[in-house]
Amino acid sequence: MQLSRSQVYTNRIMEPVRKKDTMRKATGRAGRLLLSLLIVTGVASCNSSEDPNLAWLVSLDGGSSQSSTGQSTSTEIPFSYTIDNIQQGTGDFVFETNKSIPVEILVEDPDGGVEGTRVLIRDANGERVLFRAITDAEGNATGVVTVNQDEQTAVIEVEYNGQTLYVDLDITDVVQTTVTLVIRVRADVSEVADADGDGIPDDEDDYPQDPDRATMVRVPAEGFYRVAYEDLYPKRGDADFNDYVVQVYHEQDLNASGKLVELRSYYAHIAKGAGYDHTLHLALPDVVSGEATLVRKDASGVELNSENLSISSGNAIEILGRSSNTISSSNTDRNQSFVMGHSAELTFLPDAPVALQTLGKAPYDLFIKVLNTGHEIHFAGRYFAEDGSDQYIDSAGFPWALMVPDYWQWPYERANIHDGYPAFDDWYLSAGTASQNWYDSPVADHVFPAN
Ligand SMILES: [Ca+2]
Ligand SMILES: [Ca+2]
Repeated sequence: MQLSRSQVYTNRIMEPVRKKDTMRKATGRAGRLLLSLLIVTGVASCNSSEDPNLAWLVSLDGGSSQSSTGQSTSTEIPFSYTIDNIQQGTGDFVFETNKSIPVEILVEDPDGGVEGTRVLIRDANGERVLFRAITDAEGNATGVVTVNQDEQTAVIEVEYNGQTLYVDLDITDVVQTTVTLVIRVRADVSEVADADGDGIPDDEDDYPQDPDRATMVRVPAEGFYRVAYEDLYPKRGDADFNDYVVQVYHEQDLNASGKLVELRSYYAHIAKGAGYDHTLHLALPDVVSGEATLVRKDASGVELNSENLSISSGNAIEILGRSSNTISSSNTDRNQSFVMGHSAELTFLPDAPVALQTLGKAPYDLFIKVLNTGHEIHFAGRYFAEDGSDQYIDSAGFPWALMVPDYWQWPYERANIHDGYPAFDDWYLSAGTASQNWYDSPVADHVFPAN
């Protein structure tokens, strides 16, 4: 899909969202400073067909590149920038309601890369931190932002010389692609209060006394994702997406370089509209290793058991046990009130900090095993047959697993997602380009009122 729409990126310099006197070393700064941002793509070396762990990064098939530039000369620190995006291609639609966008940022001034510049990416409202890192010795910061598919803008903030520089980043069609940002700056480096010396100022550091941690990023930023499975695989399902439903969120602790140093994941079983029984499992990418603790709790939050686990080579761990034991109601009948099921909390400490691009996209490889059939059911877009076909897309082009925001309500038994969400068909028949917020418009008569 070649996109002809011209992306316009504005940049602006204004007061930081939070004034930080310690950041504003207002020594005489008469010289005008030059900042330019160059944002270029950097995905060419990533081959999705050869490395399934990186498949989520690229959607080059039919994709296109696009660049834009901007500048500012009317403020204290004039700057300009260039943005090159790889756009979403065709044939990549795997029923995802969120997107993870790798971002590489380079801060340079006329003397070269600037080390130790704080780079922050927020949502458009400026309320949620999507990523943060300080630039390395070459001026680079690399990370991933994860947002809902219908989010159109993110904001890059570069804290530089006591000034915050803003660039609006149009992410409308930048889906699962790598974006590299190169920022060029010329200025002095500010001194800031930083008790643990990790480069993140005390008043921004989520862990101001811990040099190994700087930022906590929640995925999703608020609430949960709901993950719904159909369990008839390899047969086509009945599209009620209520056979096994969990809700999940993640907390990623990042170091000052923006790499993962701890992952906490929370799971709760919330529906079982099925005769089959299931177990819930998680696998992290092959190259990720470390130690984990898993705590399982009953429906009222009382701890049932705790396990210490080693994670390596993509080994899957069982998050929740047999589904007939982890929830006391199907939560799919019209005369039922919602009943909470069991939950589990996973705390993972990697052996070494993990780049977010390596970790991949939340909820990672979260899958069920159907105990009655012996089959595993994974998200589409992860496992492929020898002929290249997606192992988890059925003959009608439909997945067996779906992840949606937490206010999505699964269909009642004997209803289906087409009844419950009339815009769902627009969405998937357009390969995700139309009705991206289809889950905002349920038909109450067809969906279970779970809040
Ligand atoms: Ca700090
Ligand atoms: Ca810290």
